[in-house]
Amino acid sequence: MEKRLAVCNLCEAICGLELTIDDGRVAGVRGNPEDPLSRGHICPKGVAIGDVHADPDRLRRPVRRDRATGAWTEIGWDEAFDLVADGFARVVNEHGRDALGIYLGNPNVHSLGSMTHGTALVKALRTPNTFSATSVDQLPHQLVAYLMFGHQLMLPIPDIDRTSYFLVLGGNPMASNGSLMTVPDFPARLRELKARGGRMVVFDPRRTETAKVASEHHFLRPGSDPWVLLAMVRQLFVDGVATAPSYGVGLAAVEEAVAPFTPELAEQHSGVPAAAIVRVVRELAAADCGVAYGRIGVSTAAFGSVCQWAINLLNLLTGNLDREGGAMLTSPAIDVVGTGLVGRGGHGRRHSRVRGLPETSSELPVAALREEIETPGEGQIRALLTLSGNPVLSTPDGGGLDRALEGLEFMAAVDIYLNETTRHADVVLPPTTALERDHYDLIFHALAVRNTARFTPAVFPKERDTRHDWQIYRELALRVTDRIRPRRPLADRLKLRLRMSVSPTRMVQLLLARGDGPTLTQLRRKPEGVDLGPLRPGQLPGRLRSKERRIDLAPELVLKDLARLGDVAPPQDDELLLIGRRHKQDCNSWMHNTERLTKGRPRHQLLMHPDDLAARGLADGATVTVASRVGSVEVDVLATDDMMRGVVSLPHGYGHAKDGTRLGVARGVPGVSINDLTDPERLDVSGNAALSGVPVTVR
Ligand SMILES: Nc1nc2c(c(=O)[nH]1)N[C@H]1C(S)=C(S)[C@@H](COP(=O)(O)OP(=O)(O)OC[C@H]3O[C@@H](n4cnc5c(=O)[nH]c(N)nc54)[C@H](O)[C@@H]3O)O[C@H]1N2
Ligand SMILES: Nc1nc2c(c(=O)[nH]1)N[C@H]1C(S)=C(S)[C@@H](COP(=O)(O)OP(=O)(O)OC[C@H]3O[C@@H](n4cnc5c(=O)[nH]c(N)nc54)[C@H](O)[C@@H]3O)O[C@H]1N2
Ligand code: SF4
Ligand SMILES: [Mo]
Repeated sequence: MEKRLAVCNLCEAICGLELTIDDGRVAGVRGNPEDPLSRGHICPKGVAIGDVHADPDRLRRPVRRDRATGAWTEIGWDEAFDLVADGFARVVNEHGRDALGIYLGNPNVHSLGSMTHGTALVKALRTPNTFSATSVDQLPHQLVAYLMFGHQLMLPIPDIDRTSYFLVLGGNPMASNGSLMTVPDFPARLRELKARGGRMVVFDPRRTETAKVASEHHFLRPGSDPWVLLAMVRQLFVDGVATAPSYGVGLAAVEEAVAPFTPELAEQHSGVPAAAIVRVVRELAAADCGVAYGRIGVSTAAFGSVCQWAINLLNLLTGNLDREGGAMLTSPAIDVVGTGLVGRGGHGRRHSRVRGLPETSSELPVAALREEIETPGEGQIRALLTLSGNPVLSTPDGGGLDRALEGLEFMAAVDIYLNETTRHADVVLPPTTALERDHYDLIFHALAVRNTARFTPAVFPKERDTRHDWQIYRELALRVTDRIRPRRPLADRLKLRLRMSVSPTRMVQLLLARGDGPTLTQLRRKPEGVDLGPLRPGQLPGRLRSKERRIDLAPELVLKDLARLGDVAPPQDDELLLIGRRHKQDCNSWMHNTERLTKGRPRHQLLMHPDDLAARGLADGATVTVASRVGSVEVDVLATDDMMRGVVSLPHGYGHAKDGTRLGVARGVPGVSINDLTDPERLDVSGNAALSGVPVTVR
């Protein structure tokens, strides 16, 4: 038996773990109490992290699919790399660079090697057709940060450890452990907030785990947040308390733009009493310090960017931006913004071929992937590379995408499992897993509620004849660029080889040396992590990346979208709207291979208010058909008054392939995919899919 420190990469909370290792296996997992950020926190998923390493169904060597029989065979690495490089080069040499599409999934951000080498691979493949899970997630945040602060990753983080008023819309940190707010041990931090006399107020169409521990919860109709938020911003002007710092421009334009959005109009749209909306914003403005925060429920909505803009304004105009207990920029040891590791972002510099949708942050909306594959003509996507993603379950009209993938001339995937998406690939290349890799978190330290730094060396040695993700990316980049005609100049190719051969750990060492924080050697001596203190106020305007270091309070793009908002009629009473949900024991569309997480009470059901069931003559537990414009599914229904009337909920990430017979196919659990119902036509201006609030019928 041996103790080893590790880090959990399964969600944004980046908890420090202490593992007990017995005979090369994880025999026990607990949260590391010495970790200055996670302070001993762990959740059920973290406990299961060893199961991924030990899972016999996980892929360890490349597999190839025989298109005629559908049979999978294990092949050698060299052969696999050649097959993939030949497959892509064939399509690109015949049809051009845009014939290759790329999709990057969520675990890319949770792997150091993907962060350091993934972008380089994507750049080397030089296709305009790149997509990612970002456009079913946080693209509105990035667009608004780019427009207001001049950089897509300048995301102000709630100072939850010091705030006295925490306003939450569309987030469920009790289940998700926080997002764009790395906040391990949310339950304890919330208890501390309340013990200080602080309050948490939640707006959510479901009485969630978070709503249940809130000081106050308001049901609101899905998609109606923009009216509520704009009424709140408007109220600050009405009350004469709206103030902007000297480096903010456009305050008068904001006042004029929000004027039509009264609390009464917000009530009509949301169902929240106008008086409650006014009271909450007055409390936020009057609190010693307070912070507004919005997540998936408001990001994945038709007006996600308007919502994120309004949330930034609430913090700004109440004086809570860049102040203790409000929302602040973090000061990470490796500043991905300052070092230029991540670009500034942008919008509308090019457009998708079929629907003419603008890019944001250099990527196209993944909601357009299917049509780009299926619509013939110049620029059609004929080959696809997916990197740790499962868009068949995670993007709108996933069922349609499922069928479209069969029409590709060639597909390759980098993934540790055969799943609903990667089963369409010709070749799957599996990398090593988290416990076999060194880790420094380039992204989530930069989004955390406290400044810390931590380097975690690999717990297990790499198994024989396996590859790290960065090594796979390196080989792909080199072999594909070598085969594409016209060939890039030798000097270019040598530079790429050099760049791709620097290991992720070495890059971290170099990046740390450029900053004024700890060095890699110092971090190696403190594997539990180094505390760099609470978030620091007074970062603005110095760190702004915008023109003349000004904050654009009234970005034109967002103001224009207010006109579209003004055209939306209040909802009809008989309409049912579908929302998603996350559970503590689920991890997006995967991790269902571990029994530790799937056992217990079923949780795949459609949640529905008893009155809505009764109105349709349906009984609790019945199998119902849920239908939207896009598709229909059959699923068990569970009555609960935790749902707002008129709103139903399915979990996201379900609908697994049931035939566990194929090589390495992840085991199925009951349930259907919510994204067989979501609609690729419903988009925010950023191109983010409006997954929440889909009109459905239930019978
Ligand atoms: N309706 C609805 N849809 C949603 C959401 C929602 O709330 N509602 N949420 C959206 C959000 S926020 C997100 S982030 C997306 C997620 O969407 P995706 O990123 O497309 O899907 P994941 O389920 O995260 O799939 C992760 C894949 O990566 C693989 N994987 C895990 N670890 C590794 C690794 O170390 N290396 C490699 N190469 N592969 C690995 C897993 O096997 C799995 O196949 O879904 C989105 N879709
Ligand atoms: N256990 C677990 N943790 C996770 C994940 C997971 O799959 N499982 N996924 C991780 C990922 S990739 C992400 S991005 C984060 C997401 O983190 P969160 O955003 O905290 O996660 P969700 O549980 O999807 O919370 C969205 C909430 O919005 C509500 N909602 C839906 N529609 C609306 C609306 O129109 N308005 C308002 N106000 N609310 C609405 C839903 O009821 C739900 O409570 O979680 C991360 N953590
Ligand atoms: S909250 Fe759970 S899943 Fe997230 S990092 Fe911590 S242990 Fe892992
Ligand atoms: Mo996400």
